Amino acid sequence: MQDRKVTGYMAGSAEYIQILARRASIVFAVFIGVNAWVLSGPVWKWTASLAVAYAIYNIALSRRQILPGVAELLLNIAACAGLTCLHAEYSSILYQLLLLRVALRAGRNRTGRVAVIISAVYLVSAVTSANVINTTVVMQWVYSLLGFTLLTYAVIYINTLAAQQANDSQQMLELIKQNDRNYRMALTDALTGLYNHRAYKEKIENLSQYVLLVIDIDHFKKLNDTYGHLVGDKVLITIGNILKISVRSGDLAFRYGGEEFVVVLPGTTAQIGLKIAERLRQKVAEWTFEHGVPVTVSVGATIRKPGINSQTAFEQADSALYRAKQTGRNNVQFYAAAKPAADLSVKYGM
Ligand code: GH3
Ligand code: MG
Ligand code: MG
Repeated sequence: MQDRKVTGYMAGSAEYIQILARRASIVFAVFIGVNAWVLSGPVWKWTASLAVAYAIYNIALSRRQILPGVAELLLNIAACAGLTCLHAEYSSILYQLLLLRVALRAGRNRTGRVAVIISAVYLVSAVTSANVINTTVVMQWVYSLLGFTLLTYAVIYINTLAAQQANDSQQMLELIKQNDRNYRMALTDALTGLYNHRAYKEKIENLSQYVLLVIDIDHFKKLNDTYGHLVGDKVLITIGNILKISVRSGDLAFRYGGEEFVVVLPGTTAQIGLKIAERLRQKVAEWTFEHGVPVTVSVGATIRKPGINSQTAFEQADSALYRAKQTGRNNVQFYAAAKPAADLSVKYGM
């Protein structure tokens, strides 16, 4: 299974402990095999072979970086039971390490079941293969079972901590996402989806040079009075969309307030800014609005250069807008003092 295969473990994580426990059990299996050989009991060859098989199987799992699972539990527990039946010394440590890695993988709810299975297999194989049953032997079983119990609690504790940690991280992630959503909402105009006035104030802080266009719908009050406020809202939405599709990435479009929009064109010359303003004006004038409502806009433009503060730049564009309104509306005016040398004698609008 794909999700059981991992390529890197975070030190201190449950996965890392599982891998360490597997490596430790390989070492102990080898130790049990060597011990059987040194003691040379009647079945030492069987014991050593089984211990080596145990080690090889687990080395193979380690090399393929597979996380502990059911197959590992069943095969290893069978080997453990075999070692117990062969009276291998210290075989209970292999049960402990198996319990640790499999139960950590099984999660909090299944830890108890894994512990019961491992304890039961240990007890049954120990009792059925015991030559004599005396106090020492029974105490050894009790001692091992106590070890299993303590280990089970430790695993449950570790798993609880891990679950808590995962939950905390999830909540943290949710909070960050929510925060991000709130932030975006606070900067977005609900009607048009453009940036709002607050966003304008914020974005402008990081810019020192740009062309500023202030766009105002002509006779919008009359439009509202004639067609109704809802139609007026639709016109605002459509103009918002026109601005969105017309500006390049890197340019910024805002609904500054009411029926007034602002476009910020960073890294743009006055001439190009004027062309863009004219294109926008024309697009609105030629757009077919719902109910055939005739809509035009007037545009005031200026260029903000380093040394000019944003408030002054806005006032310049606003005064150019005022001039556009004075000169018949549906036209673009550039702020006079910032008028570029060439090209501005062009008449805009009607
Ligand atoms: P001018 O050509 O000089 O700009 O005239 P105008 O009528 O567009 O300007 P004025 O400032 O007199 O009126 C602006 C109108 O915009 C008044 C207000 O009711 C309307 N308005 C502001 N916000 C909204 C809105 O969100 N929805 C609608 N439908 N109308 C709005
Ligand atoms: Mg207006
Ligand atoms: Mg206005």
